Amino acid sequence: MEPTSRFGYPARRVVSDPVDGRLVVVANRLPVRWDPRAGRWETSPGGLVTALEPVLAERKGVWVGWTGTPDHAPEPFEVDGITQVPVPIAEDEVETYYEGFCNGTVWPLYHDAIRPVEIHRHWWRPYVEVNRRFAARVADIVRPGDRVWVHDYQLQLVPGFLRELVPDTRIGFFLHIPFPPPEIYGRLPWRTQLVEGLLGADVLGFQTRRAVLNFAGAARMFGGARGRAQSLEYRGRSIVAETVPISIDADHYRALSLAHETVSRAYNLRRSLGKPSSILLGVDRLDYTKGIDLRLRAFETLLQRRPDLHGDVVFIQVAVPSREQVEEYQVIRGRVEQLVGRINGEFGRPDWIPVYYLYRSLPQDELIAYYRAADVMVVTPLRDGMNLVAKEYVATRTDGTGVLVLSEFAGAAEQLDEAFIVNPYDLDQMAAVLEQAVSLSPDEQRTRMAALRRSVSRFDVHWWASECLASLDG
Ligand code: ADQ
Repeated sequence: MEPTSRFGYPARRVVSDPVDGRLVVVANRLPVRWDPRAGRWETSPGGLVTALEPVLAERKGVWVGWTGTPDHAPEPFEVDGITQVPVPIAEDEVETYYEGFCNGTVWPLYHDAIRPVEIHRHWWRPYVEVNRRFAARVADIVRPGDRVWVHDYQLQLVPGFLRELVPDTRIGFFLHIPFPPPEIYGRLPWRTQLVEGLLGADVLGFQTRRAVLNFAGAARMFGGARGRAQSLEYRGRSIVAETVPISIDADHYRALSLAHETVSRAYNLRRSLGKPSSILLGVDRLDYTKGIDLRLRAFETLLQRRPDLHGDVVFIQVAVPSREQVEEYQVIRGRVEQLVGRINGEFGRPDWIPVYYLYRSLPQDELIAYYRAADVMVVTPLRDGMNLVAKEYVATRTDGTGVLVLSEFAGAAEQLDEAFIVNPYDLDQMAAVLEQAVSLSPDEQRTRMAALRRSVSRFDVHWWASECLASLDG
């Protein structure tokens, strides 16, 4: 059977004729890191670089972004065939533009305001300044025929500034996080400026259909655009907003999962846990959007309901430290750690620890061993643009078993509807689904997993990149 998502994404389009110009990617961070031991810049592993590497190499790629060090902007340099163009960000701007406006205002607002949205004029001005600086740097280096592709919520004003500076350039924008409904978005005092900034692009890509509809609504309400998402009319130009769900390099994950070392690492992990009958796993950046606390409470409810499972099931939560300077992140970390302590204190025994908690980033091969060892993957964000962890888990399940429990509020739920879809706020429902998941028959696991695997391998990151670039090429 053909893998189709609920929304019937089109089959892989034939990519249009190669374009002569370069591809200029603009993102908050450059895809490279300074390795002090080797004394050189190295490509840092990440989904976006992996996805774009082949295209950037083929087309002569340029990447414009910040090095990650305040007040640091060396002259452009080349790494693995990609020209890196640094843009400086000052130390105080890291606080106001990045931690402040990006992560204290836009991040919670765009995730349905599930945490208080802080709005400060002294955060907005640096956001405008930094966006203007990025646009100016791009305008300096752009040549006729180049395509410019701007990424994510840190740079929403860049398309608009570029439209003024280099009006004939073809500009794309991709938003990695959700775009909220107009009634939430509309709280922002600068709602018109932001939407006008985005409307500087020719094509805008979003993770979900809902985000596209929300954006089109905001564009009409606050930007004075007219028409539908597929062809928004704005200041005499026609703009396309479309759904292009991001994904992973599924083949890469499958290959790594099949490697001998991964298989034995997964086996050893299971053995070191005392060979429980079921391992449940959560893997997230430690972010309040990811719903880690409610997920742990659902597991706690399961343990209360089913004493017979004690000693038999374990939950591993791997949490990557994230935005530790932002207060809400310190609060959620405290909450998660308190819950882990509470559950282990209440139910643990000398021969059994119910929750293993790792507060660190894991190397990719190790992470894949965890995926391989896990019988049930629990991905329950309160709101998430896409969620790549869900797709990574599916891609690594090479024997076709495993259960994915997925929040209806993750963008991935629009595509992965063969998962067990849950409302992460409904603890009773989540506990009941976890209960079902730990005892699902291998046959049922395989049926669901086969459909999930078809979808993830067909709509992979190469599909995503070729869709986005076909639109950007026009
Ligand atoms: P994130 O919010 O970071 O991304 P996600 O899509 O799940 O969320 O990506 C996280 C990545 O970090 C995954 O590739 C995962 O493997 C990795 N990771 C998680 N925990 C790790 C650990 N302990 N050690 C090492 N690696 C770990 C944002 C949006 C998402 C959107 C992506 C891509 O918030 O909704 O899917 O961008 O557009």
